[in-house]
Formats: sequence, structure tokens, C-alpha cells
Amino acid sequence: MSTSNRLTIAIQKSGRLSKESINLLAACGVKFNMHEARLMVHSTSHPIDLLRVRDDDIPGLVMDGVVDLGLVGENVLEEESLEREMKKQASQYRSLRRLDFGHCRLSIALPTEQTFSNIQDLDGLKIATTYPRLLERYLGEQGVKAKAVMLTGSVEVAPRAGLADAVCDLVSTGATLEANGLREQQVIFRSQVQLIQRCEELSDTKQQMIDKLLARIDGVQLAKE
Ligand code: PRT
Ligand code: ZN
Repeated sequence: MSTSNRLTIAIQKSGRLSKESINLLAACGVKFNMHEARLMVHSTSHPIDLLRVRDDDIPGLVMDGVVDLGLVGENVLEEESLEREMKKQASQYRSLRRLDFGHCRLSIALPTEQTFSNIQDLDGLKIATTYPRLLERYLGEQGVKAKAVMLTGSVEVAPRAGLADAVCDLVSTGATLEANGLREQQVIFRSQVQLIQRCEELSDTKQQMIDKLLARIDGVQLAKE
């Protein structure tokens, strides 16, 4: 896929990051005729192809050199890096830019009625999360002996369902935690979207395209400030 001189960029197919990823590229002058069902979309203005996938697949596609660039949240990126480091798999990528969208935080939350004075109160608890590696790293740094319970969805209902004592989930407004009788107690990671590049050297043509794209992204970001 990446052997041609067309630049491949992985973006989230459908979700919170999709629209802003496309909008950013459009603001840089890279145009697409989007087809909702298509995995691969060719640019109508540049030799650029978009690969539309689940956000969780984006870091691995870049780290394995399957695509040249990816737009992904740092939460997913860092979790995948830690997972791959543990398994001794390729986990390298180049961070090109932090972008001004997809802001959220990964926080530990407890049922509202539960008292919490400091992080040691988590000792012995089961904490449901989609980000076990980020959580384990944090707990390790704090010397807390709690157990991460992996759930890929509906994390916020885990305490009520008796699956865990607490959650470690993404938060933006806090409304989801509140609606589920949970209170945010400790932020463990702050995230926004990053543009990342695979580590292997690219052809001059591709690298020049990336450099131009970066200059435009900087212009777009500056104009937003
Ligand atoms: O299908 P795919 O795997 O691609 O999508 P997904 O369902 O895994 O991800 P999606 O689209 O929900 O989120 C994609 C990325 O957006 C995340 O990885 C984050 O980098 C970023 N992001 C920013 C968020 C949020 N804000 C966010 N609030 N991702 C998820 N949430 C969820 C959170 O999990 C919780 O359920 O929104 C709820 C909390 O929101 P508030 O506003 O109620 O606090
Ligand atoms: Zn996902």
C-alpha cells in the first residue's frame, strides 16, 4: 500500500474524530468525495488516499508501516504503544503535530456515595476500563494495588452491574459519569488528537507532500488561535 507515491492517511471511519479529521484536511486544500461505506477514499485534488478505520486500529497501522500518516487520539496511541512495548512488538512512530481537537481526559471515577480522600483509597478495588495499560502505569507510579478490569464498552455501567468498584474512562463534559451516579476523582491522562507518521524513511515525493501538508496545518491552527 505504502510503496506507491500516493500518501496514505488513516482516519477514524465514523466517530467523534471523523468530521474534524476530514475538515482539517479540507482546510489544507485536500479534497475528497466521501462515500460513507468505503474503506478507501481517493483525494480529488492530491495523490492522497484516506483509509477509514476504527480509531483503535490507527496506531498499529502507522507503527507497522501500513499507512504513512494517521490522525488519532493520544489515549489510543499511548495505550497501543504500552501494549506493544509489553509484547515486544514494533511501537515506533513519529509525532508530527498535536492538533486542536478530540480533547478529553482519562479519569478514575467512583460511585458518588463512596468517600475518596486520596489515591490510596483505591487499594484493593477493581477498576473497569478500556485503557488497562494506561491505568496500570498510573497505579504503578502511585504504588496503588488495584486491579484493572478490561471492558471495551459501557464502562460507566460496570459498578452498578457489580462488575467493578470504580471506572477509569474518558471524560469530556462529565455528563455521562454524573448520569451513572459516578464522581470524577482523579485525572490520569489528558488527550487530544495527534498527527503521526510511520518511522521508515519515505520517498522524497511523499516527504515533500507531508512537509507541505504540515505547513498548511500550521497555518490552519494559527488562524484558529
Ligand atoms: O468505532 P471506533 O472504535 O472508531 O470509535 P470509538 O467508539 O472507540 O470512539 P469515539 O468515536 O467515541 O471516540 C474517538 C476518540 O475521541 C477517543 O479515543 C478520544 O480520543 C476522543 N474523545 C474525546 C472521546 C471523548 N472526547 C468522549 N467524551 N471519546 C469518548 N468519549 C466518551 C466517553 O468514553 C464517555 O462514554 O464520551 C463519554 C463521556 O463524555 P461526557 O461528555 O459525558 O463526559
Ligand atoms: Zn475505538
